Amino acid sequence: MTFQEIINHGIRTATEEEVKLFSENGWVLLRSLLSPECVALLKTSLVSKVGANGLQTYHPARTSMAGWGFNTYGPVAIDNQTGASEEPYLHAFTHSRRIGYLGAQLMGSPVRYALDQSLIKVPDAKGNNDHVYWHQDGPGTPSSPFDFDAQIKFWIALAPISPDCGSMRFVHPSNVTHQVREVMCDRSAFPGSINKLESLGIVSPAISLEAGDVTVHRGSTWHSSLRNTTNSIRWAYAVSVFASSARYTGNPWWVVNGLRQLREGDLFPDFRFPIL
Ligand SMILES: O=C(O)CCC(=O)C(=O)O
Repeated sequence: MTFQEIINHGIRTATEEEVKLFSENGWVLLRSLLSPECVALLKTSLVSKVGANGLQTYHPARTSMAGWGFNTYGPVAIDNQTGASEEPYLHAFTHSRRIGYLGAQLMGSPVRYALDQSLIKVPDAKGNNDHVYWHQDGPGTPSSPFDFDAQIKFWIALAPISPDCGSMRFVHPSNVTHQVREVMCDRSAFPGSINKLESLGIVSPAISLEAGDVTVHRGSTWHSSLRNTTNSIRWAYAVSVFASSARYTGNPWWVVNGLRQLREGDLFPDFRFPIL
């Protein structure tokens, strides 16, 4: 099979039930979304950038995600400013009609590619294996670059990821009352705070993903993950897409740094944010 065939045949669509769950909960688990061949292609491509130990820094100038507390950078597939492909297989995957179709199923309208990211937690690697505390993604907050809750993120397991390895938990924003927010924002109470959210019945279950399983969440959905306490590297890779009708609010967003032609109220330019 050519890589194009692997991608074309290697990404399934979402079922009606999955779309409904996503719309109700702000997140959904898509089991076996990707074929084993597609996962192998993505993993090999990612390893070519970050090394088999997950620690090689492919592009030292990309400090945009420094301080996240684990090993992440992006975009991997393209040059952030020009949109030019920097990795043919990841580019073909992230810009595929299949990803566009899935995004449109979940968002209910056509979507643009925003960003792809390596999200790797390496056991015992200082600064590369921290908890990710409860948060909403920037595009789901009042300081969003989008004029509505337009972004969704596909979070892809390229190898098995158990809760101890750092799979994510989710809370729908409608459940985040003032009191719940205080619990979630108290970093010193993490991860114990998860038990409290469980007792309130508002947090998603702890899930174990197999390679090819994917969680999808909206920008506004609160999420967190634990430090990786297993002996295996957490090989996660994410692709973010957003509704093609979203307009730029003028808020700072590192992804659009350098796009001088982008003005408040504009649609996002096709050369960097193509409609899939
Ligand atoms: O990968 C993780 O553990 C967290 C990632 C995350 O919060 C995100 O990409 O929005």
